[in-house]
Amino acid sequence: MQIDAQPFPFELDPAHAALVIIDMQRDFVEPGGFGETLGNDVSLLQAIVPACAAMLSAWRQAGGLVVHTREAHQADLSDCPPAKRLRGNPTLRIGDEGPMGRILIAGEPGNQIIDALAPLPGEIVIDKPGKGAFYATPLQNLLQQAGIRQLLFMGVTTEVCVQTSMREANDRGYDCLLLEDCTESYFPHFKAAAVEMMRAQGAIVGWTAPSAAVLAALANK
Ligand code: TIU
Repeated sequence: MQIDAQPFPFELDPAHAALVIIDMQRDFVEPGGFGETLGNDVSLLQAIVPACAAMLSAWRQAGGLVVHTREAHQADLSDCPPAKRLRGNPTLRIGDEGPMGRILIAGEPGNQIIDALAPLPGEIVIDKPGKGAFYATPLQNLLQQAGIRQLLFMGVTTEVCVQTSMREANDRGYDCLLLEDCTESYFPHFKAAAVEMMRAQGAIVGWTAPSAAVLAALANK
């Protein structure tokens, strides 16, 4: 299945591909969470939800493997390096009590994936303590067990957790495709730069494409 992608077409093999949805959590997308405590306008991120939902629905219908990630720390903060918690001057730090429960803590209301993209029973959900989806998680083993060789990425934020995860995946030998309209940053120029740099130099990190290109290919299957 050929996807009209940049810098050149991506040969998608859905049986050996997974859709990886990075951190579409209330903590990043809704007011009162981690993203806002860092000083960001979270409304920018809400704009991609319909495109993400359409892609997720089509991928499920095609029978593809779905992986959801959450940036999440244990309640005792044993997996949160002090350097991460103490960095900068946020209004609330990781672990502090906020309007959606403790900031970036597993199990708290703010740490849940937004309703529009909620995982279905049986889909993989990875809690990750870092920005990358592979660091200190079982993701590599789970993908290998499922025979996955290609990853389609969407989620937030483009230049932080999405880019870090895509680079980790690229170094592990996966062909990665970033869905351009299904990812967003609090800084539009960072998104643009991240998209451009990942596909530069002959797809040095991976490919990028609008989700419509994947939806069209799946529809013509
Ligand atoms: N701050 C920011 O842009 N992102 C994060 O801290 N985490 C993710 O990108 N998920």
